[in-house]
Amino acid sequence: MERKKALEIVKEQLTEHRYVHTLGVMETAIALAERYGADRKKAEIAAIFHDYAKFRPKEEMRRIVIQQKMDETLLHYGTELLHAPVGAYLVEHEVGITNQEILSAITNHTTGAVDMPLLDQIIFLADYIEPGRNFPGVDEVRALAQEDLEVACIAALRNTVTFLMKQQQLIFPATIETYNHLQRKRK
Ligand code: DGI
Ligand code: FE
Ligand code: FE
Ligand code: FE
Repeated sequence: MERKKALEIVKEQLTEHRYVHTLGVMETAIALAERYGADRKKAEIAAIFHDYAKFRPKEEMRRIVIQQKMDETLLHYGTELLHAPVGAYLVEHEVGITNQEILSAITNHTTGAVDMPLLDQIIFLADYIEPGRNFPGVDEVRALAQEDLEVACIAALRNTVTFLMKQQQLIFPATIETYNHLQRKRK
């Protein structure tokens, strides 16, 4: 799909702020794809659609999780988690994107996943470090992303888990498992 067409489709689903974030993720993902030898076009399309479901009603997302037999443990953590796997489902069934690598990257962009393929790591990180983000520690992750994708993912996960704990929020198991898996590989 052409970038212009994809952006037109996603713009209707998002607020202006989230659309600007999406453009940042797109530029960042393409740059990372070039640096690490991933498919530039897949990175572009996955980035454009990664937050497609961000503003769907929570009830609609819960219903899709159940009807599509997704992992129901998703329903017992923050509702922020749902837009990633539900987004992949809707991007497939409403937009007609069928490429499994793109759909996987959208599915895993919020929590990460154990053994994330390169494209998943790129979208996960691009979402975290795009120019509009200003979390504490984001500059460190930006610098790491130029050196080593997995080390940068570990740092992003560490920041997210620390942030969630400080907020007294629940941590989704895949987030911790992804952190453990990547950290173990470094030892
Ligand atoms: O959709 P974005 O805001 O661009 O970014 P995102 O898809 O990474 O979502 C970030 C939100 O997801 C943020 O509010 C923290 C939340 N989140 C990420 N990992 C976890 C989580 N929430 C819970 N409860 N547990 C997690 O493991
Ligand atoms: Fe998201
Ligand atoms: Fe993220
Ligand atoms: Fe995002």
